[in-house]
Order: sequence, then C-alpha cells, then structure tokens
Amino acid sequence: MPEILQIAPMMPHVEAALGAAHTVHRLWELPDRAALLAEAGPRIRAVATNGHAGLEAGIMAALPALEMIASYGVGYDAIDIAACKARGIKVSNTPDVLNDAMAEMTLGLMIALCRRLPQADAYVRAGRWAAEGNFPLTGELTARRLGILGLGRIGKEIARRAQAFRMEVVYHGRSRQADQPYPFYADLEEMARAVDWLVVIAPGSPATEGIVSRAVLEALGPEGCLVNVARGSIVDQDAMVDLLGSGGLGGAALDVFAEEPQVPETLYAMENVVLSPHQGSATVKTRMAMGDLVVRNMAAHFAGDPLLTPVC
Ligand code: 8YV
Repeated sequence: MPEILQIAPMMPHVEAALGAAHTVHRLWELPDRAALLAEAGPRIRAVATNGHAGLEAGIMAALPALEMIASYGVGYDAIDIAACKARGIKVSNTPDVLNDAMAEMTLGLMIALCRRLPQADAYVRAGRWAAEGNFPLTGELTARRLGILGLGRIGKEIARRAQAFRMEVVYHGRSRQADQPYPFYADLEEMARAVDWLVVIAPGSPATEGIVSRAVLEALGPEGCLVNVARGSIVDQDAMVDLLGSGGLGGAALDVFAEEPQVPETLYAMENVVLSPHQGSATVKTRMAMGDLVVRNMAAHFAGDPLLTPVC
C-alpha cells in the first residue's frame, strides 16, 4: 500500500477510507515529527491536509518522493503551489461542494449582525425582556447595497441569496465578468464607498493580502458593515479593530481571522461585531462531501487517473 502523510485529523469516514487504501502516518499524533520524517519521509508519496494546515515548506522538503497533495478545503493559500509545480507535485482541493454552506453562512452572519441576533438572544436569557422591556430596534438588509469582493463560485451563490433578500448586488474582482448581471467596480475603495455591506470572499494569496485596507474600511464607513468569510489575511485586521472601536466602521461579522484560532480580544467586548470560529463550510453534509473529494482525488492519483478537482 502506498505510504501517505496525514497532517491533521479528518472526519472518521475519511480516515477510514484513507486507512483502507494506504499506510497512513498521522503527523499530529507523533511526538517526534523530525524522527518520523527522517525515517518514513523518503517513502511518503502523498499528503492529506486541510486548508488551514496546508503543507509547511520544511515538511515538503523532507518528502523527496512526494507526488500528490489532497487538501480538504477550497482555499490552498497554505500550500506553496509554485513549489509544487516546480517539483511536479499534483494538488487537489474541494471546490463547489461547499458553495451552498458558505453562502448560507454568509447570509446568516449578515442577518445576525444586522438584526443583532446574538445580543437579542442574550437579552432574553438574562431576563432583560421582562425586566427592561423591548429590545432596541435594529437595521434591515432589504434594499441595502451589497458589494462582493470576489465573485467566484461562492460569491455568485452569495449574490443569488442576497437578491432573494432584495439587496442590490455589485462586485469587485480581478476583472469584469461579462456574463454577470451585477455592476462591476474596477476600484475596491470606490465600491466600498458605494455600498452598505462589503462581503469578502476572494481567495487568500499574496495578491489579495491586505487589500481591504484602512482606506477601504474608512470608505465603507460608520454606517457600513464588513463580512469576512474568506481569509483573515485579506483584511488589515489592526485597522479593522481600530475603526470598529472608534466608530469609523459600523460593524463586522467575521468567520476568519489573521492568526486563527487567535482572535483580537478587543473584539469580545464590542456590540457591533459577530464572531464565528471559521465555520463557513462546517456542516455535516458539506464536510462529508469535502472528505469524499479528498479520498477520491487520492484514489484517482494512485490509479493513474486525472485528479477530479485539480489545482495543479
Ligand atoms: C476549512 C476553508 O475550514 O475551504 C476552505 O478554504 O477555509 C474551510 O473549508 C479549511 O479547509 C480547514 O479545514
């Protein structure tokens, strides 16, 4: 059986399927990683990882026979794709199967922030409804303008759902998509100035690092809300925290952060913020489908077939 390296735990059905077809080295369980890599590294032909863990350069360097990396997640910013291409290593990810879960989460976060659902829930639980009367009135999504940063596969599903909420959708990305009905903004700051909501769903990469800058957040402004379901690296997190605290930015609903699982503690006390622990694709159904793709991509590779969902 081919030997593979698994970087982090996966769902039981994925681990069972990987274990049935391969000899699996479970990196996170081993106290001495260096010893494992020195001993088994030269025999390891594939890696199973996730979008967060990716594959560290040091580990990749210790795997001279590596042919393939199967990643559990659509984002592959934690894998050095250029280095993989240079070594002829194939990489697969899990696109499409998570589009619905991601879009659902995005709209959920928007409703939670706008209608203040976490605070309203806490209000009832604390007995304040009976003691103090009605909860303060909130905003509403209907007829507000939504700017989507990254109108890819997930972005389009977010746009569809936002239209069902009768929001006005516009977008910014690398280029205008002629087949899309939504107005395109070539300039992100200009779009931020024109919208009430900015949803970040672009891929994490050196090209998108920090593009939601202080200037963009200031353009979104005191009445504007930021939603990030993509990668923390895309937003200037320090500027965001600063502006949320000073009132320069209206609110934020965040599923991702710069240094996960670390979250700036200043955010904990803020009323204009909804926080989520990177849950965008984390439904049973979607994670099953993502896991299946990891298993099937690896099986395809060892059968000599093309990958189902290749990155490279
Ligand atoms: C996962 C993700 O949480 O698909 C992605 O890019 O960020 C998520 O679906 C990630 O792969 C970690 O398991």
